[in-house]
Amino acid sequence: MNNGIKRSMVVNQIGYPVLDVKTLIITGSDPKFSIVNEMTEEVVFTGEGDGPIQDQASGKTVYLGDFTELQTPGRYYAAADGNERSASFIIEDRPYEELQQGLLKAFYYLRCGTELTEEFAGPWAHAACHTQDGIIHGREHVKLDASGGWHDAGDYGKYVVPGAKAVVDLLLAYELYPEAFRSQVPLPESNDTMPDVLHECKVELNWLLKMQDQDSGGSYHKLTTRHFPGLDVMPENDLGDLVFSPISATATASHTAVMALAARIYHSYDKGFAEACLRSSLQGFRWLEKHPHTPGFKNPPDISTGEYGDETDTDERYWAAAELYRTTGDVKYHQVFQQLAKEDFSKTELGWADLGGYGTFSYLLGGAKQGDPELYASLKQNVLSEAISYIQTAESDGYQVAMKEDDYIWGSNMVLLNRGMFLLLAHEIQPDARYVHTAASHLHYLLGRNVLDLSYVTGYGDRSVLHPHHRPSVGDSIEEPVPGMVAGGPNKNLNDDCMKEHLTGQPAAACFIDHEDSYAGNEVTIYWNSPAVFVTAFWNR
Ligand code: G3I
Ligand code: 9MR
Ligand code: ZN
Repeated sequence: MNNGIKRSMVVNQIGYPVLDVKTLIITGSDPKFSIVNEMTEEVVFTGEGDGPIQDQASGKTVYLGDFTELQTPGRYYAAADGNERSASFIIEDRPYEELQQGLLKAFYYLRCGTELTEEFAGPWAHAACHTQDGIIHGREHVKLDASGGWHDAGDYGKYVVPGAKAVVDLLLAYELYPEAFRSQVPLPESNDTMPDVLHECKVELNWLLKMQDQDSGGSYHKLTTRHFPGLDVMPENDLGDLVFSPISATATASHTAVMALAARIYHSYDKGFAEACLRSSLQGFRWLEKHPHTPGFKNPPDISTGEYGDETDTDERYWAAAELYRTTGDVKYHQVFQQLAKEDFSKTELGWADLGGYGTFSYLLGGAKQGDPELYASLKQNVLSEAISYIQTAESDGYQVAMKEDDYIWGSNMVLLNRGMFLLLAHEIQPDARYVHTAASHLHYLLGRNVLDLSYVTGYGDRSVLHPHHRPSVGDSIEEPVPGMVAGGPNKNLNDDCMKEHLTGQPAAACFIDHEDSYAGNEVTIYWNSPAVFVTAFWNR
């Protein structure tokens, strides 16, 4: 795991904005450090870390070294007596510009149903995949087209709920920070009329439209083969039947929500598309009205791909009502939102299973004058107190992130990035520099300021993930993985055999191995990339 190199200082391996707080983390007993200009080998800053801080999740004693004062753009590394140098990093006005483009480009690499051409995919080009019609589970004679969209992850399944989570993050990033999307990725569709992020989301939205049953308005939960193909199977060679799993309430409600949001965002770019999204959203909502009590989705016995099971659909319905209210202004949706808001579920989470936070932010971003000042105030209070509690957790954490030991689960990097995103969204509701500062810490962790000195984004950073559980990266003959993808991260539950074999007994934040077999730690997904786009976009606005 550590390549024999022991680094006692960890940094954000991409870098730090010129005027931001800049800190590194030092482990060991000597808190002194210096910052060296990589070009000239000149020591430009010396300091001593604050601490010691006992870090629970990693079991390490750490010091926090501050070099905020250093504001000269350049490339640097940190050094300490008798220790090897840290990873290198830059100080620049916009250090995350290229990274954001790379994180967005990853969605292009995950596209399904279309050829990835050399012009855009370089060495990671491959033929069109999964172009055949799908079979409806239990009605095997009915075949429908649902080609397109993005592969979910290291597997080739396409799932509605996580697809909606990925799209909302990207669309919110665009809605709040449009200037961050000024340059082209580029994509095959790039033009001067619509930003690339909207082109890319349209790929998934068009697929989502196909996942909706035209008669009932309900959304099929997913379109996948019955079982996962082998790890080295390229997408175009994955030729098993594609099966639509049954309609679910969580899929339909997430679909309804994200379509209402899309109707709003695309309105000024592509009226016809925006109208189609709104019609689809309204149709989804009618399904929800007709099916108030629907059991959570379970994999049919003959299907073993990702389940994305979730017993509670209240949060998805709440989000759908909020988006429809914000887009249409129709009080009918406000009333549904008000009713659902009375129920007991998390109104702040932004995960694939708990989407209540999106409903809350949709409502709050709509402004205070929406007809229920009391509800508005209480949701706002809810958000601000959660933000404060994240800040408190981050302040007592050795790596300055709002992560407790129990947060290092499958996809912990989503938990991490969602918290960064949450703090930035809270900042939109009530501007507060502490929110921004703590959100930045989450990005620093992702990019290497963590106990493993590892950047969790493929292709970005001195020491980044090299062997993700991602079929094309395993199956192609290219040594480097597809770039710009966020790995799941440390998972104390060690949910795969590779983790169990190599990581048993490790502290929570160190339960990670950069091995292609480790699907419960080292897989990639669209909804781990999407909050990373959101967070980086803040610094590029
Ligand atoms: O949140 C609970 C926590 O409260 C509990 O204490 C802990 C103990 O087990 O578990 C936590 O739940 C975990 C949950 O992820 C958190 O989101 C579950 O154990 C864990 O099994 C579950 O993992 C999900 C995994 O599928 C298995 O269902 C991941 O979230 C989800 O991202 C992942 O998604 C897969 C798809 O199925 C297939 N495609 C790839 C994708 C990524 O690996
Ligand atoms: O490759 C699969 C990955 O995409 C999923 O997230 C994961 C959990 O559902 O499952 C992986 O497939 C593994 C299967 O579950 C067990 N046998 C080994 C498979 C990986 O090669
Ligand atoms: Zn495909």
